[in-house]
Amino acid sequence: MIFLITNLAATSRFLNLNLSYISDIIVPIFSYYLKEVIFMELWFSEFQSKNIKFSLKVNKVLSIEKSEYQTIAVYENEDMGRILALDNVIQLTTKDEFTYHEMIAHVPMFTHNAPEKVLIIGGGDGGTLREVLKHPVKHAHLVDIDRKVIETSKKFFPYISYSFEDPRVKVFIEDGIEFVKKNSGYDVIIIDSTDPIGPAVNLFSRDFYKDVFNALNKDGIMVAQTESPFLYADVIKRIYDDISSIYPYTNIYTSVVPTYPGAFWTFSMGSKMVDPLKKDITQTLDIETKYYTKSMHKACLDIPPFLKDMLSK
Ligand code: AG3
Repeated sequence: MIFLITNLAATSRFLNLNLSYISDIIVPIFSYYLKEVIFMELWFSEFQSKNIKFSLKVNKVLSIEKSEYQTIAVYENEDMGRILALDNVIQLTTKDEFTYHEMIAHVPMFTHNAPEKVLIIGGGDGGTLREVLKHPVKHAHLVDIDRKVIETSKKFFPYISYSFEDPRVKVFIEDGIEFVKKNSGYDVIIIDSTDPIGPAVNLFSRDFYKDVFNALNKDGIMVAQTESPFLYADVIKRIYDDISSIYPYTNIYTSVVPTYPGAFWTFSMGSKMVDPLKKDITQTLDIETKYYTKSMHKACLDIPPFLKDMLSK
């Protein structure tokens, strides 16, 4: 480009053109290149580990806002659609969010015999809530510490956040850890948190799983998102042991979320009474889904040998 500008300047002298004419040519060319170099090459990157970085080309920055707790950003990528990131950690993209939200919700919901009262901890985007509401529940409570996540989702992810308008929903803006200490009577509790580092770390602790146990009815079931075994093996193992030490039945199941680190994702479930492996789901309600099916339900609980090995060590 420098070559081009110098060339233009030289040509102008040769042709005896006046300078304002030059700037009429140079400025548009310069801004075209600037746009190419700076704006067209904007990338969002998440460090998935010290050695792995996952990047998405950003064709639009829709919002970047700092809340009391975190930086909430919404970007747009041509292939994956809109992206919601909290403190630079991808929470969802509109293209693949259903493989996560359907599986975190329907596996515990259908394992329970008739869930009426459900609690979602985190999940301020409303995706898990949308799936829970496909069941004939009476009450769906959602507790998220950050009101701004809900507001952002309402503004930029209407297909996900319309669930907040359902009359069965009650939203509590507070810390989920404190909330489960003082509330109970839930059939299913879903922990839709971010990663087990930073502010969410206590949502992955044994004490918290114990409080969740106490907040559940006698046949209650809880599930937590628990990362990928390719990157968080130790965490999954620890969580599995913690849940097993509290709940009579502990199961890990999997889904695939292409934009999460490791892509192959786990959920850890604790059940007080129903054995998830014995539950007959052939007669459960038919609901509209894009990923979850009854045979998928069975299959996802049948975890691969490498994961079984990891858990038994
Ligand atoms: N919560 C789990 C997000 C974890 C993704 N981790 C990451 N990108 N490092 C998702 C919230 C969606 N309701």
